[in-house]
Amino acid sequence: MLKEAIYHRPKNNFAYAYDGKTLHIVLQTKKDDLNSAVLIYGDPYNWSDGRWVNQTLAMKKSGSSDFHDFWFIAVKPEFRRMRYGFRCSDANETTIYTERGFFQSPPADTAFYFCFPYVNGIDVFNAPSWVKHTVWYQIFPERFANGDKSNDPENALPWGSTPPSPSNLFGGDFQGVLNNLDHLVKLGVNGIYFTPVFKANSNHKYDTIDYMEIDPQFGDKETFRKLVKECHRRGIRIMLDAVFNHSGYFFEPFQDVLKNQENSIYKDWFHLYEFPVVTKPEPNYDTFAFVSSMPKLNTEHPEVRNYLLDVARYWILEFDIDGWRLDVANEVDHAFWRAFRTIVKEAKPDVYILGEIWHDSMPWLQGDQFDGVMNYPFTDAAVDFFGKREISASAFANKITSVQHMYPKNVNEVAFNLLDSHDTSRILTLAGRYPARVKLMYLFMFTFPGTPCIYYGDEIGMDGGQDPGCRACMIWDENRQDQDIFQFIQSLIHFRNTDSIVGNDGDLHFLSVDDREQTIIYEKSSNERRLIFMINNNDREVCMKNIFTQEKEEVNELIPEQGTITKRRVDLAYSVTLNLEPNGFKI
Ligand code: ARE
Ligand code: CA
Repeated sequence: MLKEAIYHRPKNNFAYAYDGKTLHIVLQTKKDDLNSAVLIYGDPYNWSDGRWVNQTLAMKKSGSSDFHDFWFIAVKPEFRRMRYGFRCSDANETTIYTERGFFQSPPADTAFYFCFPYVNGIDVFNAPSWVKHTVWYQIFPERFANGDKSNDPENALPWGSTPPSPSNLFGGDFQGVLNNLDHLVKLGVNGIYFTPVFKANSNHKYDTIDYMEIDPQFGDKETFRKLVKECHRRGIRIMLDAVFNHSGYFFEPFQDVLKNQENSIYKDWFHLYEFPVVTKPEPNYDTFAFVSSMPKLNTEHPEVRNYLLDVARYWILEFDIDGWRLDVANEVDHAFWRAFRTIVKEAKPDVYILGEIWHDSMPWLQGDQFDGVMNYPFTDAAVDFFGKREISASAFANKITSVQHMYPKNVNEVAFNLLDSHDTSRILTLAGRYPARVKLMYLFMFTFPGTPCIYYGDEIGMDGGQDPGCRACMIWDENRQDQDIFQFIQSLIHFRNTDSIVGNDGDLHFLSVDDREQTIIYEKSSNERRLIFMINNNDREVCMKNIFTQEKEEVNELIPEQGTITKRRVDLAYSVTLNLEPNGFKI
């Protein structure tokens, strides 16, 4: 047994309160090393005849990554507190793993064990429940539809006449979205994520001039109010982009700094290195990346903090928006996000707070900051396997299993899953322009726990490379739309909405992966039911001959040295033989 690889730590993705009563406990061990893991647990204060009263529960292997196995168990401790350790066994030995290391037999003193002190309701991760049932649609407003020529910028080009460049404009606006709500309703989505809509200088609007104004190119506040109302009437929620890490060059406080330099009352609003502040040849202040027109805001400063918190509250209270997507969320201080959560949830308790973080985000997902993050690790795995065909079936299963174990289950249920965005190439392009591969990706995303998002235009087969290529004008000419992919996504949304185990009520487990044939079999299951998905990730026909075992039945087992009953799971073997067409699947 490789003891060095055995790992557990409370109060993160390895031990968390799933709800007010249930604890989820995960143990990480070297892959294929242990035969069994058993949780030993008890109430810290429950002693009888001088001995700690404890119980055991067999853990279940919940999946494997490249190097690790994960063991899982859900427990409901009677008094919402627990001390616990693990009995780990391989063919040769059994050891007890605790916070103080390894022991031959369970230590008598509860101080040795891992501690989950108490489940305080207020600390339990609690995302709005509607998010679990939401299918998002991302709109880049400049490029979705032009519904009002009168607000077009002077140099607006005819719709779709030229490929998107970093600076060209086509006149997309809110009226365009209003005019095309039927398209979204027909597709079946029930949430829109808008990239920034506040007054800004660029076509993407990430360089804010005024956080309290709608960009005149998109319409005015009345049009926006109408848009929110019309969406709500159709059961569609609205999420806006909060660009709080940095402002734009033309943001008044920054202009004031440039004008009045050390005498500016806003000089502490930014991270300035010295005076005079200059933007060229290099900015002498902190920026987003190295972009001089995006000066980083000092969110630790009380005035900046209050100003941005007012912004966050204003668009909720005045316009009834349902979510905030936080741009460059990981470069803003945690204290700011904690205050942000408090005021936003006071304004409207079921607002969804989504951080844009591409990396491991556990520190923001403890219940006191964000409800979810953009799930780019999921994106990478799906693109590499189904799209680019660069990784093996087992590598894919391992990556996805790691993604699933990065966060608590209640966090995964509201993760914002995406295949592409305005910051990546479009999915059709990433998939080498094979629509059949794109379909497999959508199938996988729509059967994956979390909340899936479709990037505008993907549903009708648009392509495009990296920013700015991925930001072309939406194609409205039906003859140039791929109706087949539209119908496919439409049917997936219907499938997810009508069978709850397709979405968040089902746990996803890989049953079999075949690296030679590049096929995968996975299940979505609840206690009562399961659906099995078989996928041929090849551009050729494959005869799938898979045998897989499944831990299914539970039998009671007496553990002699403990004198307690525990449950053991028995492996059942299944075999599958079937022909699947190129990029085919069977449910
Ligand atoms: C434009 C050009 C770029 C050029 C840049 C500098 O497109 O090619 O390099 O200008 O001149 C917005 C616009 C962009 C614009 C950018 C700067 O949408 O078009 O770029 O402003 O003016 C990291 C951050 C993540 C960030 C991405 C882009 O962590 O927060 O980079 N995403 C948000 C938005 C963007 C937005 C901004 C931030 C700025 O979603 O749309 O850009 O407000 C790895 C790294 C990640 C990295 C990711 C993508 O995975 O680990 O940290 O994300 O790649 O690069
Ligand atoms: Ca317009």
